[in-house]
Amino acid sequence: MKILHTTPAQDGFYMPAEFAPHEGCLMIWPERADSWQYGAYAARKAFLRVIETISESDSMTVLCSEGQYDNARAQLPDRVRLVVMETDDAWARDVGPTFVINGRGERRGIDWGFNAWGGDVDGLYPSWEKDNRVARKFCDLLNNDVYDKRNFICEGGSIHSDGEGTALVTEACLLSEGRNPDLTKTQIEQVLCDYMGVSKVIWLPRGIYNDETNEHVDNVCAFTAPGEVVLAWTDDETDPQYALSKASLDALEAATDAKGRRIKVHKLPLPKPVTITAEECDGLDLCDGEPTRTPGERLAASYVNFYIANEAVVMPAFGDPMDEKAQAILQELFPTRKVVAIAARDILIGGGNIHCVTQQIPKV
Ligand code: KQY
Repeated sequence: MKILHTTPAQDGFYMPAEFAPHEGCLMIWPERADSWQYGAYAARKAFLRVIETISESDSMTVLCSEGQYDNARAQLPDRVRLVVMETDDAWARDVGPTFVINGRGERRGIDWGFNAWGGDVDGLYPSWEKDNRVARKFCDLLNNDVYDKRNFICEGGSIHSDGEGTALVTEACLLSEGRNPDLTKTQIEQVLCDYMGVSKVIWLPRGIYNDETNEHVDNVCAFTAPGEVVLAWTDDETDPQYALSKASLDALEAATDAKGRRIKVHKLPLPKPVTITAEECDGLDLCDGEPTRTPGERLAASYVNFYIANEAVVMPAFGDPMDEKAQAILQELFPTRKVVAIAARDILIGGGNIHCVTQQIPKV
């Protein structure tokens, strides 16, 4: 594995869309007791359902700690590859590499800097060094060369690509003080163009209300096809989310993509506000320096946080009447894939959802 100091764009590489074919998927077995209630037992069951579903069509690699190896191996299907690797938590989207490909059958990874969603400003863990080493180690495992971009803080959940030259991000996240405060918006956009291999960045102002990642794009908006997105939506103007979604809708309606197309926006309804219970809060251990949750706090629940596998779309369900409607909308948008809804409250309590705990490995 070579560590590269050029850029993907200058080498002819780009980030493909998630709906392009995958060779596989990366996930991490959860165990951190201050993220996952009651020792992560329920979270592991929810992750397992996600792993079982995705691994039907994407070849799955799961990372786990030495201490969890036997437990994970006993529960995971035989077709899943399990590898011991140290991590701080289980957010493969954010700590795994962002993969780029070229037209000659080659794939490389990008090793972004990771500082737990904001470092000393508003980061969510007191230390993140193990997570910050995952991208490079995973590229080594795949024998894929890796671009060193550790001087730029970026998480996989904060960027989307349509594979045709357009990136989607939120200002709330990419311009947050805890990531790259010394870079201007123009400089950040240039980094995205150089590393994602895009020529157009669409900036949404905001993401999902109370999203502790500073409003990652992957919880609010996602490409479903070139020129088409789903946007998390509520018609309830009294909900604080309304103004956030409306601002993103306005931005999308005013935008064109890298190919000059107007963006077709499909509204994906949000579930009713999901709040954490006192019992769930009681089940969380405390770790020095990590922000705590309080009973009644609103969680950043959104159906947009789905994963597009080769033959399935795996979406979160919240036991809400809107689950079925969201599933039907996604099924119409992905007619060649089966949309599978998985009860995801136990993932949401950790602060993200199915897209956040997965990272696709594009096929070359
Ligand atoms: O990508 C994500 N949504 C990760 C959230 C991490 C939260 C840590 N508690």
